[in-house]
Amino acid sequence: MAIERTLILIKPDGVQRGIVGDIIGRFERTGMKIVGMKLMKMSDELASQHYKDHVGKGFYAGLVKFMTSSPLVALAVEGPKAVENCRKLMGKTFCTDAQAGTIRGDFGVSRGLNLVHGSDSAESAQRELGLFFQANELQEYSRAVDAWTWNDEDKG
Ligand code: IDP
Ligand code: MG
Repeated sequence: MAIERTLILIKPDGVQRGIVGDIIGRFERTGMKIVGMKLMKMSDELASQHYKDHVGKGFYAGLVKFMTSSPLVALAVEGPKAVENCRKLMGKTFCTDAQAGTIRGDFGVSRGLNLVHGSDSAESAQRELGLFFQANELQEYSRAVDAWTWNDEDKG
């Protein structure tokens, strides 16, 4: 099935800079559906689980310090090819490399302070959604506009 769910984090820099609404709007206006959302502080333990593939890298300590320093917004986003589509909307990892029109390209200038996280595969999405959301925090609902947003072909 091509309708997927992915984890998006609006990182502490996005919350502190007051652009949560702008960033959520980028995902919302594509037609993808928000099925989970919370403002929360990332603990050291959650950071080490979430970023387990980066443990030991040179930027890891700074990354954890940044991510645990202030609240972030966690979102579960659903739609056709949601993982890839969200990564496309986010742009390249470092804002300085990200194209204009992407979230990182339009709202940031930093390497590490890059505003958003998005799962990089269906497997990561499933694992990461499980770290941030209980099953009963993810909503199943239909919208009147769904039939005008994606159709059977998109569902695969
Ligand atoms: P991604 O967020 O685009 O998937 P990853 O390579 O998975 O990028 O890195 C995770 C996060 O670690 C990045 O979003 C960024 O915040 C931080 N990061 C990665 N490389 C560097 C670096 O060289 N300097 C500072 N921060 C970095
Ligand atoms: Mg990554």
